[in-house]
Amino acid sequence: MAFELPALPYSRDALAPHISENTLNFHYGKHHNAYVTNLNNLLGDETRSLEEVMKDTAGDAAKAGIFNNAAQVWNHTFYWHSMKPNGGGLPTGAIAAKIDEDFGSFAKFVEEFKAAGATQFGSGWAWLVLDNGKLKVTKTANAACPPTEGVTPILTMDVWEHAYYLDYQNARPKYIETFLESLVNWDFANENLG
Ligand code: MN3
Repeated sequence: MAFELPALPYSRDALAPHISENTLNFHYGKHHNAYVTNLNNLLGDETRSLEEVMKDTAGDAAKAGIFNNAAQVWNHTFYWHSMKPNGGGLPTGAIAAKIDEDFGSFAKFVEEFKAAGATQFGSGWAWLVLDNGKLKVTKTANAACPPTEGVTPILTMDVWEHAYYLDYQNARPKYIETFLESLVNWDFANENLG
């Protein structure tokens, strides 16, 4: 069985003007798709799930190519669901109460999440994760991701340049601010909180 590119949860123009159709044509249609193609080329016929492939190859230098492509397939699918049209703003439901409990305030969460995204040197990801029952903001480099590090991902934001360069050029902080104000999908965060 070959891995397939999962469908986007919205149309390619649905996040505009914050993230353009042009960006999604490249980021989803080219980059995400290429990770799927590369993974299939590396693995051939495969019976394991994507998560199993990631766990089996994490930390193994000899299998870095497989891990990087598998994790990037997983990370991007999780990222598309971490956003929605007309998203952003204040959280609702259980995640709102949990953020207040674990960060002290929503403003403190925003401060930490913005800092994680802005200070990830080079390519990587900013995350909201559940670690031993407590919400935390983390960042990972390149393809690294929470599922292979023993924590539960709640939300992610791609901070590779390909995520924002067509719309924001070098203004990564503006992209991060827009992600929080207009894109983040708190419904998805509530689903992942369980
Ligand atoms: Mn990306």
